[in-house]
Amino acid sequence: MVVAVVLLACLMMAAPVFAQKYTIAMVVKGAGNPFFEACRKGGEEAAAELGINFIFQAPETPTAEGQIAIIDALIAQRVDAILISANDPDALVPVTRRAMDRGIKVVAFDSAVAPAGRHLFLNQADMELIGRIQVQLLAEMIDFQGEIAILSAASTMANQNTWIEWMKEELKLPQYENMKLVSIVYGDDLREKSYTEALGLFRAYPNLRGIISPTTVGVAATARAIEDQGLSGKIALTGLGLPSEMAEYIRNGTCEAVALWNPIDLGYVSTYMAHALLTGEIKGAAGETVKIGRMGEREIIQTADGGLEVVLGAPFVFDKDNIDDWYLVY
Ligand code: RAM
Repeated sequence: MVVAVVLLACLMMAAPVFAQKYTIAMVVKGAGNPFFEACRKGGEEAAAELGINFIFQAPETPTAEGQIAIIDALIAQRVDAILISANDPDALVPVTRRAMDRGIKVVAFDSAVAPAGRHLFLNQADMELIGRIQVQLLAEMIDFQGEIAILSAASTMANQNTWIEWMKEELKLPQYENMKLVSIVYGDDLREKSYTEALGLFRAYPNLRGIISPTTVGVAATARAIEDQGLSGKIALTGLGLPSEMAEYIRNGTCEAVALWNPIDLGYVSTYMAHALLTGEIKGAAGETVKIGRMGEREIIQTADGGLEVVLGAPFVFDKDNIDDWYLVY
């Protein structure tokens, strides 16, 4: 009897230790996007290694309103940290600040919340490089000549908007003087809307030579539209694409090459960053280093806008020579 009571007391004392297990929630741009399913996989991998709970949430459509409702609910649920790929960098600040005021750690990844609304940002790769490389890829495909268009995600999304600014910078260089950016359209990271926007471009610009789509949803939808309209070989395509979704188009030449980074690693690293903030391993200041399991260490740097970030790595180009190595991975 006494032993049982003592045992029970010990168990009760031990209980808070289990109750303290952290819960990290990943909030992504929208449901049904395989890019974010890959991020989720990396987050779950890190959570298993760290022994923490991991929740994945996505609004039905990629809107700031949908994300705000989800974050409000997560605050009420008292999660310990939120990882967010934002649909709008400014519209989310009030709600993520509310979370921060309640002691929740906020780590933006992929598409940033403005610095005031986050502790840290995980940047996938140098923004300038990502923007410039897509223009360079397309230019090679069309011999540096002709009308081109951009089919982006939503007009409020920080990652695509920053990359597009760098595309415009690249296009100012003399080697592109015979290329003209005629239009930027937005498919909102929705498959059907992106497809319809691609058809709209074909109709509006009969001389169009190439399209850059800096979104995995947009580039796959555009490739399908090009094939459906029998325009393979007439309109070149590049952008940021998942090897799994682009393999058939890369193999048959509809899209010679796309760039991307590893979205599994993106989820993995952001989860480690949030955990390091929670345990106090880092305070989230410039110059600190974060330990990231199988990926070694990364340093926190300060950007020109005063934001603090960690950079994942460099973009990688997928083409017919390497696509077979990647299409089953993500
Ligand atoms: C889409 C999303 C995501 C972006 C990729 C390239 O899946 O817009 O934010 O990083 O494309």
